This record gives sequence, structure tokens and C-alpha cells, in this order.
Amino acid sequence: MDITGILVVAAGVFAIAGVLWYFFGERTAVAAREGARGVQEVKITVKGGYTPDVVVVKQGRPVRLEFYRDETSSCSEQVVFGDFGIARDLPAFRTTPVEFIPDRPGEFTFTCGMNMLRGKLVVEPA
Ligand SMILES: [Cu+2]
Repeated sequence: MDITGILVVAAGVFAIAGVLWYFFGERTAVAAREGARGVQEVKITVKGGYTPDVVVVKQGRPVRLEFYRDETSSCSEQVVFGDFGIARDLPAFRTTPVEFIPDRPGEFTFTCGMNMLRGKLVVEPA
């Protein structure tokens, strides 16, 4: 293989790694900040996905996730926390709070109403 061939293969490997990272990599994990009254608060932007898409909170303390939906795509018009029995409509270009108390530790997926967009709530044991 000459140098051009090696470069082509290397570029291909980088491209594939990039695609895998884009689809499967965990991009942003954010720990909740404790605000007034001990509420764990995180702002999440909804635009073709959730940013951050990994949110870390502590068990047994109230959580307030503020979803700002920065698009009109119908895909993201609802957010669902199946494990906690929560489904909320997210009006476009507004902030919608989702409040609950994570009563058990673990990793819980939250999704859009169609189960396409995905994020993860990590509840650390108290
Ligand atoms: Cu969707």
C-alpha cells in the first residue's frame, strides 16, 4: 500500500469512528446544581436531541429539569420519563419544568414521545 492508500484508509477509520461517536458516544454529562430549597436543577435544551443528554442527580431529593424546546419539529413535542410515569408536552420556544423526586438509584432513559430522542438520568444512591 502506498502513502495515498494509507491516508485513505486512515481517513475512513476516522470517519467511521466519528459516526460511531456521534450516534453512540455519551456527549455531555451534567450534574444537577442544588438551588433554593434543596431542589436539584438542570436546564436541558431540546433541539434534535437533548443537551445535556446525561443528567446526574441524587436519590431522594426533588429534581427540577427545565426543558427549553428550541425547535418546532414534532418529534420532540413530548418528553417521557417512563420509569417515573411522567409525560409532558413541551411547547416550542418555551421552558417547561419537569419536577419529581427520584426515589430509587439507577440509570433511567428519557425519550421523546416516539422513543427516538434519548437522554439518560443517572440517579446516584443517597
Ligand atoms: Cu420523536
